[in-house]
Amino acid sequence: MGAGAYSGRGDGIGESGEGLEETLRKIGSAEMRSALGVLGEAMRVVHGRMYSEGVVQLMPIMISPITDPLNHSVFDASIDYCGTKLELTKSMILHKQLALAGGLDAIYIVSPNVRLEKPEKGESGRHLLEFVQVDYEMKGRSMEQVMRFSEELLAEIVEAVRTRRGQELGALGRELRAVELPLKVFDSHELEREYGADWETAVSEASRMPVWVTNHEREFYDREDPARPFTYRNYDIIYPEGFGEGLSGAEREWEYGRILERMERKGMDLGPYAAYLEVARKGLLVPSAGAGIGVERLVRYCCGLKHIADARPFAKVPGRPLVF
Ligand code: ASN
Repeated sequence: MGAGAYSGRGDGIGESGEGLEETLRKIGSAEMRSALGVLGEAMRVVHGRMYSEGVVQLMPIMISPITDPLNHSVFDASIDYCGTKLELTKSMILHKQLALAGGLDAIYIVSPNVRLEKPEKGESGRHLLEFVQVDYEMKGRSMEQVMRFSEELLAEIVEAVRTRRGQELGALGRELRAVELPLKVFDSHELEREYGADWETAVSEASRMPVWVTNHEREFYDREDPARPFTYRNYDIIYPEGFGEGLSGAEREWEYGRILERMERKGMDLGPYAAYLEVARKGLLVPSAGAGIGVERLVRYCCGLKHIADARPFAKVPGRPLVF
């Protein structure tokens, strides 16, 4: 079963708010139990692989004066604490860099992110107002090294789900293919020329294996190739069968001058980033690369779910009634 267009509600709640019992029943439904079994399997593999590679787990940051500025517009998600503005975490990218600046070598976080997406994103089937990513960052690693690490991790997760969660996949009617490595690598500009602006959907629907897509123009912290201006050393995994993007990462900018130039090119207000910029100015940021794997998107892909709302209890879909 592919992703296709989503026709159901995904949250079990009617427009008028009826169906509260149905919402609770859905949490214990066979479908949700299967999805949660797959989620547990995936996280077991994540923790095992990180542990065996010496990648240290940090607990998540949920509020901070700074967070990821993101490359697409979402509603403000900040709170006031005694006159200090605190952002709810959109991603821990800046804290990942700062943790390495502090002296850690390789870190990961099971990181809850709040992104108050515009209501129209609700029908994409893959956006939630709150979601979790397995976010990791490694000092001194290159784009190629982190791509290798990431695709091996994905292949190991899929293999574990296929071999140990056959019952759950069967209950969901899902035939999950083993991931064949290495994944193919495409450049986003080539794909845009071939498929147009919505190349992501086209490539995802046309593929039977996950693929890498590199070179995206986005946030200031993704490293621009010093030898090729306006070419970026970043990378996404696009799931097959219409499930779309499921991982994104990059080598990072770490030099003060480069960060300033990239922020200014984006027209960013530098004020909120003063402390981060001071760390960069002192030369304390280090070269690194990392990535984040969207947990609910991973579960959706493994399980073949139509909507990401079916990948977790209490899912908050943009534009739909929010109850619990
Ligand atoms: N986790 C992503 C990364 O490592 C950043 C993000 O989620 N915006 O590049």
